[in-house]
Amino acid sequence: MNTDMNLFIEALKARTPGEKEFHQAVEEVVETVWDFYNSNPRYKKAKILERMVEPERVVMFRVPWVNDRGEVEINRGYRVEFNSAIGPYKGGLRFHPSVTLSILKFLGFEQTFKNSLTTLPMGGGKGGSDFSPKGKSDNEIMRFCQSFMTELYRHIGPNTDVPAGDIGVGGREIGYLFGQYKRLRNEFTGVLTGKGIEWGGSLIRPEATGFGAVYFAQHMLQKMGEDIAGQTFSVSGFGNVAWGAILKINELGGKVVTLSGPDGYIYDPEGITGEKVDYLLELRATNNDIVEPYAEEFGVEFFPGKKPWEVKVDVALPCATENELNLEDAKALLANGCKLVAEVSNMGCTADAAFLLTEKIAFGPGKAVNAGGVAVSGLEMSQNSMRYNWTREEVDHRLKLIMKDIHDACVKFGTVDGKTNYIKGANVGGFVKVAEAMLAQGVV
Ligand code: 2IT
Repeated sequence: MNTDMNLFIEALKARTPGEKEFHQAVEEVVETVWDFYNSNPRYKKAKILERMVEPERVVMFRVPWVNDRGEVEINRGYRVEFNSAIGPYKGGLRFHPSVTLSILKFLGFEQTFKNSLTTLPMGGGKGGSDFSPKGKSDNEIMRFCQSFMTELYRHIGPNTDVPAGDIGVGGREIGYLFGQYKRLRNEFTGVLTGKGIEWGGSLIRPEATGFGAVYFAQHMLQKMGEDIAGQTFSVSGFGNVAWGAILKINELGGKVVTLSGPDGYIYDPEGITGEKVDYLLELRATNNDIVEPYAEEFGVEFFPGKKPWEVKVDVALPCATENELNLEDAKALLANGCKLVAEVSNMGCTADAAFLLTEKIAFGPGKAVNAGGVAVSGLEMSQNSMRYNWTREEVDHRLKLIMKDIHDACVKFGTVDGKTNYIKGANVGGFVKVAEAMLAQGVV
């Protein structure tokens, strides 16, 4: 390994002890942009990369609330405002017991590059809480969201920082958060995205991450002389992202045969279509976080404690969470003839798995593949600023153009000797715009 690069990474680790997910995300970027960075003395002199790995601001706060039994509960809230060089901080809120500062720093760091790739003017941020929505009542979720916003509202705003959903934060939570923000500020603004359609939300936002990922996978396949139609897909997770991806795969003639949860995976060889896709929304609404009921409902096989990557498919789409596909899983996919893996979850693959898949087949990294979600959030911000709503067709058309632009950027910055390394393409492509903006704005 390059010694200077090694020193950079070691210094980062010494300054941020224990933040292993953050280190993983930074290492992946640094390894792929290092040569480009060093061939541009302007960037080096201004210490652009050194500044990029340091969040502009981090807020951490207490979130006290009262459960349905009248007991006081305390969670920790966060907002990591990573980089505002090209626009207001933008990125989701994650409510999950696994949330730590390291996870939100990795997500906020990746978000900066992803948002740059969308071509829209959005900086990078991420936030959330170690709150677990599992088994909570609607009223408990509401009280938690209100308490969370009672602190967060001072740090965000439509021109400052615009949160959205992520794992554990969907339309219902955005509604409660928005209501509390509006009450505290006495302002109806586009401070959050993923809003309901009746109160400033954008059409296609719920589907956008999944739709965009399938558009991106389609460009990757077309580059290999293939298409979505006729291909078999494995999908992990069963939430909003998996749902959107399955809808679009079905529309384009592909077949999805798996879904998964923390409890295991289901295998549905006939394909997840029609009412089975709608059923995912019901399953999610139970707040139980298990996929097994799908197997009971539709009479298919359930594999407890297992991941779907052992199933033979043409294309694998991790749609659940970080590091859900490891080196062993990647080897199993390759042994079964899989030709494409596109991360729909953020950092869905471990570093060694992503490396192997890039070597052997076509591999799309999350910050490019899943950028359709935040891209439509950006379109929601535009519509809010105009006080106007675009049609479904208009939003979908723009989403398609954006995903094509992101694919073009990956090919432009990641192709060497005719082979595209999408990790490098996405990282260098996302880096350039942010770096130029930081240079132009001086040492801030
Ligand atoms: O990871 C992501 O890009 C998101 N959770 C969506 C962020 C957003 O602001 O829509």
